[in-house]
Amino acid sequence: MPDKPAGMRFKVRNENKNALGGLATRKQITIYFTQAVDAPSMEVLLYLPNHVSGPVPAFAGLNFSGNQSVHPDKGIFMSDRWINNNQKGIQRNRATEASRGSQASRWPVETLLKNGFALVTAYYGDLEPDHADGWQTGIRTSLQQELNLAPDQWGAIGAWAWGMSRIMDYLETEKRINSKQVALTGLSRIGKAAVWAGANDARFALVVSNESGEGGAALARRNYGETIAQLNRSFPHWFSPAYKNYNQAPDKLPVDQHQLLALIAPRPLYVCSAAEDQWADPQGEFLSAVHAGPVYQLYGKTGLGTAQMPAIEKPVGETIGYHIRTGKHDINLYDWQQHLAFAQKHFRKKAKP
Ligand code: GTR
Repeated sequence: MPDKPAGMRFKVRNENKNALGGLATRKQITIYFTQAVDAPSMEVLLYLPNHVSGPVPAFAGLNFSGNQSVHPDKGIFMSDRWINNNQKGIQRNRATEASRGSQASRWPVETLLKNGFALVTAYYGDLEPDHADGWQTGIRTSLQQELNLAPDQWGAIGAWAWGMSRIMDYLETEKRINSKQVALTGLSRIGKAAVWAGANDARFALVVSNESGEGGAALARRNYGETIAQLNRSFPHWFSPAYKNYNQAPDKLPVDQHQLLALIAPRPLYVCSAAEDQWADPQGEFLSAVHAGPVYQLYGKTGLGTAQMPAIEKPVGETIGYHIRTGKHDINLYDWQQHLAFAQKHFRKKAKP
């Protein structure tokens, strides 16, 4: 994981203290990765709760369809980047007005704000468009010199994870944010990137893997649901080329995903699955959380505290949390409610002397 480029800078493009009917302050910030006028950049959207003074905890995570998709709020700048046509309101790979709020069910902005949390997000395609040739226009190419890594030394998942750390760089400068209480979250492929970012960057105080599946929380050597071969065939750009050596031999992997999760220790980690999302292997995600536990124990922490798969919608765990809910591959209000409660519990504990 490369460090931040020396010339990185932030520009607040817009601030509205009376957003969402007065509930929030909305800030939109451009992170320019170099000093150049035409520097590669990412657009950050931040909502801060108005009813709380002082630094607040935050949830941070990348989105799939542009910042305008997370809430119908008309003040959100529309993404002008390449976006997959399979996303709602996207035509000819560009966002249209119909994409405003199209992902709102995945981002319960008001619930987070009312609970005193800020929300910060950016479009993952700002780092690298998610298709096999996306690296050519993404940061793996445009920042190759600054980051000192050839495009084939890392993958798109790495580029997205790198962007999460750059959001953290910004949050450290934002007075209204308690940068020691930033929870990093991600769904599916962005969940794979979130656990990787969380493992690399200890500034994230808490990490959430939402149905991150193969290459994320799920154990690869179970070879259940999506396999390494399928992952690398459908998405050849996500991981570094060496991963393909294990396409036919997952049992030869010298490591597995529980060790990735363990790198997040002793920070709180939440893993969750959906019953109908067998492609992501709920059992493999659960076992990964179980077997990250011994490393938490080295720090005197209890991980999950159980090796028994819990019943549907019965969250378990201590410093590692886990739930499986009904339904399909997605993130919904039930998931967020558990993540929020988990973050509140751990951040409150931290606040005590
Ligand atoms: C699937 C892929 C999964 C997961 C998912 C998603 O097509 O096979 O690994 O990443 O996409 O991101 O929604």
